[in-house]
Amino acid sequence: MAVDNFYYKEEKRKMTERLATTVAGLKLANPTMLASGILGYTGLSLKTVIDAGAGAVVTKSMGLEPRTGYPNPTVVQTDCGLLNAMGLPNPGISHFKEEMKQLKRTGVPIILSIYGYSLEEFVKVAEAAAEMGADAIELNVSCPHIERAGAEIGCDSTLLTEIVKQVKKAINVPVIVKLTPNVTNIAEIAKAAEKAGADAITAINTIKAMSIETETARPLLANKFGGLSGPAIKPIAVRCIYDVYKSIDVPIIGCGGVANWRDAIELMLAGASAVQIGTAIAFKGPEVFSSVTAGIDAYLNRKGFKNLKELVGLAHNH
Ligand code: RRO
Repeated sequence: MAVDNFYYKEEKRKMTERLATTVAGLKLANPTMLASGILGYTGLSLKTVIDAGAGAVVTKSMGLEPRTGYPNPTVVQTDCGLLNAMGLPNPGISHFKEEMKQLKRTGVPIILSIYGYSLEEFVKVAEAAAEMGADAIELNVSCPHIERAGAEIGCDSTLLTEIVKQVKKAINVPVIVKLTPNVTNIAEIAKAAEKAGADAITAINTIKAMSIETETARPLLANKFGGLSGPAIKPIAVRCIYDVYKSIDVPIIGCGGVANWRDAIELMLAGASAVQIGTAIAFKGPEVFSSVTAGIDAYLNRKGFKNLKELVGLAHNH
């Protein structure tokens, strides 16, 4: 019994060591994170994800003022993923202060996703987020269907540079920049963000897409266009991460179509140091975090890797 207990404890210690990682100064018990946009509005829903085993969580993107978002339908299921045009519904950054207090007690890194309609607004929201105790902020400059605050910024390296520089100047917490794949050269944009001071890059946000109902000839989303997420975009995420990895030195947080441990490993082999999970929660529930983590650990163990670092970017050796 005592011997069993020893081996169990030893295995547990090795697993903990193998899975722990630091990304942009954030200490994660495992490399899975909640992606922005799903279950990220309230302290309670974020707590559910933390309890389910996420290594860190990212909130829904918050701005200076509350926003109701677009009219319904805002989400459509396609045969290869979800198409959404939520329209940035959020209660405004100041309303997140109370939620933040509860979340801080968990000890799990809380990343506040923010957006802005101007440079000044980005700085103000970032300051508010840092003041309420965000462990990092993720700049959402990549929503595919928001005019002036979304991918228009993430496609313009000059504008992006200015925003990242000013936000970095204003706050003392790590700044992560979430990029859009809807650009000609994502590596160039990532390089600009890194040069401006970004501590990490999240790749990728959703891909601009559309669905039309054949009988009525109507676009299915009220906003007509939306962002595609889920299995369809995983190969795009892998390619983007692979390209970005070659151009920057700061860590990449992979996002796009992760639903199981193989997906997570694939993004890491391309160059991601951690992975975000979003759409898969809608189909598998928050349990997806523990199953992905267990699968990653079993893979590391089977392949003889001592830690996650040994795995990141390995595909570049071929
Ligand atoms: O709220 C949204 O409609 C939304 C955002 Br902010 C985003 O960054 N990506 C997305 O697919 N939807």
